[in-house]
Amino acid sequence: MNMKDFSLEGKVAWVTGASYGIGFAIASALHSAGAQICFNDINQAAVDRGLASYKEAGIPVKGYVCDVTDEEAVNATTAQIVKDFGKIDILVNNAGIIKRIPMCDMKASEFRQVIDVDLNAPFIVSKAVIPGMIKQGHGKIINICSMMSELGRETVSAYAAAKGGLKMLTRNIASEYGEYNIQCNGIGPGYIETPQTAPLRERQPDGSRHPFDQFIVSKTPAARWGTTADLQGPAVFLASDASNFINGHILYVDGGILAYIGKQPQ
Ligand code: NAP
Ligand code: GCO
Repeated sequence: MNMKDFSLEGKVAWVTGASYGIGFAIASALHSAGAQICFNDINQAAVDRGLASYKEAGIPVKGYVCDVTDEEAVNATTAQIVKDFGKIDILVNNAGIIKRIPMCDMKASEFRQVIDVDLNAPFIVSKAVIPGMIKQGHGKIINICSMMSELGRETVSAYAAAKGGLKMLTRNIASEYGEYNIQCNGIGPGYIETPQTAPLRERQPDGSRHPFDQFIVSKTPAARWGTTADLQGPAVFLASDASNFINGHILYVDGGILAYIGKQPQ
């Protein structure tokens, strides 16, 4: 066993939607392991916000304005990254949105928007980078899935459908391109403290914790929300040579919530 297998020295990693949140944390971890980092976000303001955060963290990065649902923009950004860095070894499909609306109240256009960002975009970006990975004889694709790749709940029909699809897209990329030494795996975060889940953790007017906050803590064996730092080690592992024989796997980083039926009523 050579611990250098966990190193990302000499690698180039692209993390989508990584101005902040989980993407920023994963990009930071990949840099710590030695990778050169590039990221994109949906507009210049978001990219500039990210550049400032990376600079503050002492992480050299290149930022690109790219809406991951726009195939033409993704292809152009892929070409620009390869021109700027020479290659793409690691792709993290992180960009994502959620709309919490009861299904029968959700417009079809809203459903389609979530599917577009959370499922169609990982297809588009993966399709853009795989040819280069085949040519160089290796590649790592990490799709940021979700507990909703396995479970449903009220108001997240589009998101669960997208993340369930992303689990199967992960397995299909692994199946179709594994012979080219491309490993495609997923990370399935549990409930993580980021802007995306902030509405689920907001204090109530009386100062008490949000009911959903209390629910999640009771449903999680670790008895806490996850932090973006909890995802960093798993991301480095799946981006490294240490995971070269792991393909099509969804690594759930959820504090045990998927394993737990829930605390019995006292
Ligand atoms: P977040 O805080 O909402 O950040 C999402 C990022 O994606 C933002 O930078 C956002 O940019 C970007 N983005 C959205 N649409 C985009 C598009 N069309 N093109 C380019 N960038 C786009 O979310 P997060 O909590 O960090 O989640 C990141 C990923 O983890 C998502 O795929 C999410 O589904 C998944 N996840 C999150 C949790 C959790 O508990 N937080 C758990 C499981 C999975 P703008 O803000 O500028 O739009
Ligand atoms: C929700 C949450 C979850 C988390 C995450 C869980 O509304 O249920 O946003 O979907 O974001 O995906 O793994």
